[in-house]
Amino acid sequence: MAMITKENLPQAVERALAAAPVTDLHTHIFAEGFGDLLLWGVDELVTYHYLIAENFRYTGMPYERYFALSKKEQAEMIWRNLFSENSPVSEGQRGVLTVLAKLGLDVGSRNLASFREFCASFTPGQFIDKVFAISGVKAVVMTNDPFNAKERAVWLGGGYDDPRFLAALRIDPLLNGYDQSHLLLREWGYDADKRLDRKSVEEVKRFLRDWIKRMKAMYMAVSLPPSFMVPEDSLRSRLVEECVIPVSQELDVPFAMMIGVNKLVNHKLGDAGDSVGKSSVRPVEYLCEKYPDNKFLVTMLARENQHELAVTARKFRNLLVFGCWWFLNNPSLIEEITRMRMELLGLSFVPQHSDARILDQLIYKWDHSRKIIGKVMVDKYGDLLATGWKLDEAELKRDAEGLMGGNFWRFLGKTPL
Ligand code: RAT
Ligand code: ZN
Repeated sequence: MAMITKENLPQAVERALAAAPVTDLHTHIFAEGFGDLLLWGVDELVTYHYLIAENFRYTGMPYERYFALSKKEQAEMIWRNLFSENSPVSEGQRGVLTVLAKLGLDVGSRNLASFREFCASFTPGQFIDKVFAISGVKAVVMTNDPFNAKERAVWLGGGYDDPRFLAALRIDPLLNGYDQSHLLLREWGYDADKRLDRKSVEEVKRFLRDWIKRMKAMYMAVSLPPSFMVPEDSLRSRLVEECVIPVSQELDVPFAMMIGVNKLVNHKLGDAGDSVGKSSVRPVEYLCEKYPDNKFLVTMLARENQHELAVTARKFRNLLVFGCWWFLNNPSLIEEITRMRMELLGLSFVPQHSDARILDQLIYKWDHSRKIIGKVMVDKYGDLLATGWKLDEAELKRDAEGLMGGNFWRFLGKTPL
């Protein structure tokens, strides 16, 4: 087995990462069986909500007018504002170019119509195969919301059939809006009342079990505001401790908390109108300590929370820290956070997830992140070699595979696909 030297380290790291199959543990993309919930192609790519927010930095157009345009017109406007009339240097803008280039298109032509034509020559199934092949992604975890009528209908109609797409049961409406969501539970035959009495607790647990089983969910997930606290005197705190935690333990399905979103600070922007706030890491410590037999996946949105979250993972082995989420998915921050996590946690974390909403985005999100993870690895392994430590290619391969997905599977106690 080839030994790694200071000289061959950069290429060896690049090779190991390129060959490591990615399991993307949090996305918003869907398998083909979900019909038009699966978004793909250049018009979707250019109208990604990260770019919608950026578009309004360059136009005084009323928000309502933009949203009243057709998808094609929206894409044309964003292309003009964010690509033709201003150089596309932001991470979201650059992402579009990386995708087009890796699909083999001539980015320099700036010809949106020809990019459209290219995409139109694929069926969704062909495009999925192409994107998975280019991005090196082997499996993605979707975000599956039983409160979404369209999605619910697919599940109740028998689901989908593509082993590359795994499910996660998303329960934001249940935890963040029980006032309303308990009414839906009632409609669906779960006898839940608005005070969450003992009977309702059992019924919510039954709802969770039913959907975990229906979806074969890898985990349950929720996004939470900076004010998130457990324990506290609130329905959400009770739902977490009395419903989610017991079911999570019973079925050995981790609970993923994505903490730090301030929803709709500009409600006119829709999905693009959410922001970030510093949160307390205390609920994570509390839950990990009180429920040592439960598994928790956690990512936090504020840069300011990253250090304490990594320290918390040193204290609790039932906590897996993952990804550089949303506003952190920028090269400078990914590098800083990955470096810090590696220094505190060794290899026992998941450096990245894509959060892709448009299938095509798997290409840029993984290309960009892989390079940064590689850069950090070259530094860290370089420091090892400088001590006289010997490292061979098989060990590098093992480590790269863990970072790109193996660590997630190990945490779940499952064999990778
Ligand atoms: O990153 C995003 O696309 C956000 O809009 C959210 O979906 C976030 O990632 C989430 O999962 O809530
Ligand atoms: Zn997300």
